[in-house]
Amino acid sequence: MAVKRGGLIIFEGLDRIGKTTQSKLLYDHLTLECGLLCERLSFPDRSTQIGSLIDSYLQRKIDFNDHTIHLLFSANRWESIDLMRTKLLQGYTLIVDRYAYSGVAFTQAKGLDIKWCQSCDVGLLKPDLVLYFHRNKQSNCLSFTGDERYETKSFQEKVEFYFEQLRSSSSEQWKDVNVIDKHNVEMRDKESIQNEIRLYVKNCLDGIKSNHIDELWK
Ligand code: NYM
Repeated sequence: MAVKRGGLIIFEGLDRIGKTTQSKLLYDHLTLECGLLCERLSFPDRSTQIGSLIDSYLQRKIDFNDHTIHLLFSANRWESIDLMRTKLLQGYTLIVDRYAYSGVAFTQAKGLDIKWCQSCDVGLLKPDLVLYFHRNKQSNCLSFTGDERYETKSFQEKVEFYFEQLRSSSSEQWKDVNVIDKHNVEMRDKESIQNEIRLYVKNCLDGIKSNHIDELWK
């Protein structure tokens, strides 16, 4: 019997909002409890030569202008595309921390044009599901600060604005994951977020009926 392809599931959102924790929990659930073939990836993939340039940039060891670093982030996705397609067709579900949406939102926050930002990623594999981690803006219980570039409150707020724009104009299947509790006071507990995600993922995987993979933004 032909293998059914796996799903391409993207975790998106601001820095330090809980994507990595949740993607690991999902990976454990899909592999250990559901017995599915599954792999986790993240962008930037700092293990490649391009990824190592990006890593040095993020750690402020080297500089690039805004267009150049955007192209490097995009190239870092393109260098994975063949492996990702092969894995999906072998039946692996790919759980991916960040994708082209981060590319666009972070670079737009520096003032570059959306059309140019998107153009570099046109034709990448189109996700089956984008889990968009967000918070209610009134909530104050998230800290975005860290040592890498971009990890300041003011910059993250700009990025958030552009993420919201992308979210409202995208044709891909996006699901909002609000990480703040309904009283707007504290983070929701990990289990309740994970349970919500599992439902979205189950529906997504059940809905994949053909092995065809669309192209992003085409
Ligand atoms: N980032 C990530 C971009 O600016 N453009 C991109 O295309 C991608 C994939 O890199 N602050 C930014 C977002 C993060 C930083 O990501 C490092 P992470 O997930 O912390 O390794």
